[in-house]
Amino acid sequence: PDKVCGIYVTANNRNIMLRAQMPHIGLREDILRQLAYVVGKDPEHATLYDWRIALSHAVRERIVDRWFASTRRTYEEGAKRVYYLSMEFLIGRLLEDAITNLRLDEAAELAFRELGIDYAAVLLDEPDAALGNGGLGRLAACFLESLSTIGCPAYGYGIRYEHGLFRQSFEDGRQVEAPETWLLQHHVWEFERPEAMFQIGFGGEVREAGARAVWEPTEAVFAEAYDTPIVGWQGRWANTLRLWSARAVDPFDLERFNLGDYVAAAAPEALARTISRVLYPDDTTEPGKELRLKQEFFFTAASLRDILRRFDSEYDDIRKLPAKVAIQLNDTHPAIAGPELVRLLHDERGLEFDEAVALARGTLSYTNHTLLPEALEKWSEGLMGRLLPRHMTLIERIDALHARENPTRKAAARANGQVNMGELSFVMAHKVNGVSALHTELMKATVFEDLHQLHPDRIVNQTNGVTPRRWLLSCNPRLSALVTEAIGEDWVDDLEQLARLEPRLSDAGFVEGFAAAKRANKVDLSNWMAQGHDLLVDPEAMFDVQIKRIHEYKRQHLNILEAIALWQEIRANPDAGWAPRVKIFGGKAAPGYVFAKKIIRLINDVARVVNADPVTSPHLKVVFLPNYNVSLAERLIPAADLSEQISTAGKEASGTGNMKFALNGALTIGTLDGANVEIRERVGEENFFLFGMTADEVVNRRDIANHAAKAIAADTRLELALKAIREGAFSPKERDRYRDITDNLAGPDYFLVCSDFADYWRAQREADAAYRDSAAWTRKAALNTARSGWFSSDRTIRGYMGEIWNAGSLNP
Ligand code: NTF
Repeated sequence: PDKVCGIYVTANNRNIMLRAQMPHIGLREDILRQLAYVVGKDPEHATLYDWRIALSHAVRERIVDRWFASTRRTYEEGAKRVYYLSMEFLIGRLLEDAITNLRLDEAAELAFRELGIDYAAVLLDEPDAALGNGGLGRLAACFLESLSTIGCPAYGYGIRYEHGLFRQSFEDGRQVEAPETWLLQHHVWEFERPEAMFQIGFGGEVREAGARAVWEPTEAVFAEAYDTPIVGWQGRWANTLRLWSARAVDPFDLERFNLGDYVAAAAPEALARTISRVLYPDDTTEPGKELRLKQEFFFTAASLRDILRRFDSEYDDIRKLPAKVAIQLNDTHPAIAGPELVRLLHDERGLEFDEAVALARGTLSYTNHTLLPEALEKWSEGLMGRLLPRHMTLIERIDALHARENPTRKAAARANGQVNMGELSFVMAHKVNGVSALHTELMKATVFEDLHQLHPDRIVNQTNGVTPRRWLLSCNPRLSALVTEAIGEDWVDDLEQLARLEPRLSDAGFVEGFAAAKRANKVDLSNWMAQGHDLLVDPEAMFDVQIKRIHEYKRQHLNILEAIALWQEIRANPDAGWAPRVKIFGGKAAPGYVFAKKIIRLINDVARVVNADPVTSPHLKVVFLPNYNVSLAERLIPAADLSEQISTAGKEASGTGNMKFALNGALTIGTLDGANVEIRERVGEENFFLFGMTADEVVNRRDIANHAAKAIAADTRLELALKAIREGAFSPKERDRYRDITDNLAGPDYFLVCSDFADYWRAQREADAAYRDSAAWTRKAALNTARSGWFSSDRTIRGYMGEIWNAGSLNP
């Protein structure tokens, strides 16, 4: 028999093996077979949905072959495994990603052309898996893809939320939230694993049993696993995303049912399922305290048990744990992993407490994603003690041990009636990382100052990255084709190869091609906005895009203030040769974040007034696209000219949108914040519109009395823009609709919108001038692409593998 992919092939499974090597073979036949035998339709009656399910199954089969092979190799090699624990995985659509990585695009397109079906529409039919809020969740998704591309044996662990991030629409300019329902449609990509089920307890008592303790919870739910294979570039490797779903231990109260109390009979099941019901739509504050803490413990405890079960199947010495297992905590959400792992090792396996802590610390590491004080998790001792009584005691002992080891220590994880999860994560991790150079330095100087003094080698930096497969190859086929034509296709998993584009900038044909790709992407976007949103914009105009969660620190209100000032200036002087602009916004506000929702409404109100103004409308349009998500980002980023990265310096930990824009040839207007600093260093300061105060200047400016009032008094444009809002220019029927915003900006203005306004205006006019010279602009844009290679998440993951996980790659 032949040997393919390390497996001996018999005549019977020969077709499967051939398909593993050449996935395009027989694709059309497989789609039709799946349509008939899995979907149960014939081609005459199949809907778009049916075709998508059939195609997805045909693609999935091709992944499964690689998936098995990857798992087998990992066992054969006794390789170290990486476990990425994250409350959020913002993966978006999976079909196109899989098709891209398996290189099935042409075969799939051809198959559907032959079948007479609109292939693009089939791909678009897939709902986004929106199991995340924003940057933190999307980073986790890019990391999964890079881990598979690199061939690092890894699992993502998270929660299978029944409802992902809410759907956003606008009513009268206001954000309206509706539940997201991705699981109402058959989710093709997952495999249910009823055999991987763990009982997770809450509450109850702790009984002392000699030196150990026994925790006897009073409440319990089952965690059931669902696996999604994540295939890397060229299908060389596939890892697993394992998501936990909650279900009741005793699903159904038959006695109550027979008495006719149907609601009470179903209650236990409903209550248990609540744990995996919804993703918290907030990435900066902690609502629904108890349920949130339950979610955190639920998925962390299930994941740890699963990890130890797998470890036990291979090794019989638990002391090998740090050598064979690396567990990354994505922010503090899974921080309970520290005490829980100690509990499993000490209480359940009988290791000495100090050794249990040492083993856990050797296995765990922690990534911090924000320094915003309201986002740093703290749990009241009352709540945690009630839900996790044993863990409370263990945290106290962890504190005591750490204090013994470090007598000069000041703070502790348990202090002032609260448990500080950042502190706990730091103490229980062998490495702690920030997500950009600036953020990591600020971690050392602020939140973790004391702990950093005690453990100067623990904090390291791993600047974020994005996967080039999704964020260039697949979302921007025109630019990718141009790049591949110029330098071959090695860039796809070696993004620094993009540097080889630079010499091509003297080639008029290449530069022309670059401009043409951007232009065509903009035409596509304009057509889509005209059809789907009834918005007419001129593709010749500069597309100026700000897409991200709505937050005061991200300063969408600075952007809209500038739009108002610009509108006023154009009205006063319509013939001054304005560079036409379309300002595009997208993003959701946390439902309880009243100020952010006001900002959304203001932008919509301004858009209505400005777009209806015949004097200014050839020069300025304002657009807020509803329901921003991963798929919308994939549509907008390739068409952007200008990328708005305008957070108050020191507040944005990294940003990853900023990288996606630069990679796709947009110029950044931005502050020295997060990864903007590193982007500017790499693309060159002449190809980046810098403005605003530095993080140090921000801190000092806040100490100046009436800083906002002074900035307003010194800048007539700002004053007039604020005045227009205050006088109801955008809300004529309700003049003080935006009183909170104008009062805040003229008063405390914590995020220093007013103080940065004048310099922002200056940088924007510089951008206008640069855009007017279209040849020079294209050159700058192309340099952004050519110099963005370092921002691949492959580079980031290699950094984690080398400096944090001590893990290797098994890619052939
Ligand atoms: C986010 N943090 C940061 O705000 C972004 O700057 C960063 O790029 C991403 O993490 C990824 O590192 C969060 O979403 C959270 F939840 F921590 F606030």
